[in-house]
Amino acid sequence: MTRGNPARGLPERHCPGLGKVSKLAGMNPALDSRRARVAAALPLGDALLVIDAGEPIPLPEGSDQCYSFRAHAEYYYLAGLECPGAVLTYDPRDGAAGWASFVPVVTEGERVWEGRVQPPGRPLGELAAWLAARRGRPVAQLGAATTHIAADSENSQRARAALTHARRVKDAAELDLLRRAVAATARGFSEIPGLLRPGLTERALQIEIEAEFFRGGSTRTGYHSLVGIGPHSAVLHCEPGPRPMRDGDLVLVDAGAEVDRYTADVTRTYACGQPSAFQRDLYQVVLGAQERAIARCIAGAEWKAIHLATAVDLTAGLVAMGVMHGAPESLVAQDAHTLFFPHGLGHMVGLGVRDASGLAPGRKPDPRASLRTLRMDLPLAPGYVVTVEPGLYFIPPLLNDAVRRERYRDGINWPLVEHHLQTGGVRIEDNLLITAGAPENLTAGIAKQL
Ligand SMILES: [Mn+2]
Repeated sequence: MTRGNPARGLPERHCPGLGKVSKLAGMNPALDSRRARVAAALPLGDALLVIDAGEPIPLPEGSDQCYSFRAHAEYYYLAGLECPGAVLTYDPRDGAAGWASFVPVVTEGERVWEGRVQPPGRPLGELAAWLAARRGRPVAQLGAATTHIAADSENSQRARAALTHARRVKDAAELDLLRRAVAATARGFSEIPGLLRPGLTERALQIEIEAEFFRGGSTRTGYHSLVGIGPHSAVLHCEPGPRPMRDGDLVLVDAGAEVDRYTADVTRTYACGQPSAFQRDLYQVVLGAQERAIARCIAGAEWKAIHLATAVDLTAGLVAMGVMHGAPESLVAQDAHTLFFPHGLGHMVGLGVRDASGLAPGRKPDPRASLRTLRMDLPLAPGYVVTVEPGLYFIPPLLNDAVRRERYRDGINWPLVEHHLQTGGVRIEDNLLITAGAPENLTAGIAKQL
């Protein structure tokens, strides 16, 4: 059934999650101070700022169903509203009074079918007059950019870079939500050790973990929970399926509960039954490298340097295990570590699972092949929340590749690798709050035990 929405000139669809109002909405002091901080950081000059929440995305088959709506993070951060079609504007000439929030008028159909209520804000129809009163001024447009206004792309790009950078330091309201997300996540992970027995499937594990997330106050999962058993533990983003555990399998779980758009992102690796000596050694190498990486997460430290130092630690561990041959630093200089550690050390986390990752202001992407997979290149600063998630995996599509086998003929013990191609992998991931001193490990309460 398709239902019309004359107020917005768009077909109306069943869109779960619409019209939710976060505690930050409706002009409270936390949102006011966030807006003031952002306004001071944006290089707008005389340009107007327009931030679109975005529109629901219909399922491709043309039914009246949409994907679950998520307002663009740039909009949500400053408006505190999960409201499709909404627009937040700012006129720097008006200072603190320059912010205006425009929201669609909720229709009877939306009230009847979805139980939506009218969010706070001015009717969206008044946006045109707001813009017309400022005709001729340049416009920086952020968020989903779904309203068709003549925005200036250079202004918009500079504003986006500045907003992304301003979002990196988490404020008190954000940290409160993150801690609640972590608490719900911890409840889910606490279920796992009691479930590790032959026959239990990836799907069954996912169900139990997520049920506990929701019982713990989660409003959704922050991303698709990843559960990989046996060789699947080496699939970096393994969606849970019917595979059952067998004795001696590695079990990798990467999942996070979300509370009001703020998510944790945690990975633990377990063994079903008794791990082999080789699995234990692999686990200890990753755990040791992760602990050293965490200790390196201090204000001012360059993320790329922490990543590379961790790559050396992981490589040294593989050399000690006899999997690789040579000097760890020189193996990393040749990118040999990427056969077993093919991803970056981590990313920012909070408002979305990748949050405001990316480049420090003014930086260009690093051209080195092994560093292109890094999700950020910046110095850490107090208030940032980052994941630290080293891993070592036996990934057949990488390790069976003839070009790599030739290039790293001498650096890798190929017969041993061949023997362990079905071993899977180990990843251990925590979420760290950077401080003026040692980092605070927000997810330290989630036990790490193979
Ligand atoms: Mn992660």
